[in-house]
Amino acid sequence: MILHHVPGSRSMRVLWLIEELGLDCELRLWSLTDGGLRSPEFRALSPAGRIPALEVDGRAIFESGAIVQYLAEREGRLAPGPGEPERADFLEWVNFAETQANILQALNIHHIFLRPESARSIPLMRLDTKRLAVTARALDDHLAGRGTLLSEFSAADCMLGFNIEALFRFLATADYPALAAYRDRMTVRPAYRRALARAGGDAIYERDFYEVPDVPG
Ligand SMILES: N[C@@H](CCC(=O)N[C@@H](CS)C(=O)NCC(=O)O)C(=O)O
Repeated sequence: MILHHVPGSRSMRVLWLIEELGLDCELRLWSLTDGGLRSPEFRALSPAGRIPALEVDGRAIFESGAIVQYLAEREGRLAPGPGEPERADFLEWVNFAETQANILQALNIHHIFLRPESARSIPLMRLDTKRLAVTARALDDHLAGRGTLLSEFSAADCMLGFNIEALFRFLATADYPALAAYRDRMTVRPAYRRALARAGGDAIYERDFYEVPDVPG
């Protein structure tokens, strides 16, 4: 198995699950900024040039949600199968994780990647921060009084748990206590720590918290 990876990116979801499942994999490192993801070599693995891609069972799979679901089902663990009681919940949270990650990605672009800073749109930064807050409120309500997204730890937690460190770069921890406690539970899991040690931590953020500025630039 070969995981195409960028430290701090969505490929961490897959590596974390691989560690939870006790599988072997080789890591191939890429950069988000040097143009490598646009190369024919990488596009042959992931046609939109996005991380992650996983080479497994004689083919490459792209889309982190598809990879996570494929691996959990292949191993028969950490995902309720078709017809099982929490199947729909599992599919909802795996896909919700991407709804939320897309808002985080937009905020990363606004706050970090877009240059010059005067090109940034403060109304869009405010809008995306509000849209992120709606997803955080939904999660905080869901997680109040429970340890994991489903009745026990599942691959959906690898999908969604990965988002939370980034989420608290834009939203205050104090407003989402159940979500903050969930983040703390997930990030001390031995498999998460092993994945982090292997994969390298976040390579995107230079600040602990990003406020929406009052004026551009
Ligand atoms: N829905 C896709 C999104 C993949 C994605 O956007 N990955 C980011 C890294 S976290 C990426 O490759 N960005 C490069 C780019 O946007 O050019 C998935 O879950 O795999």
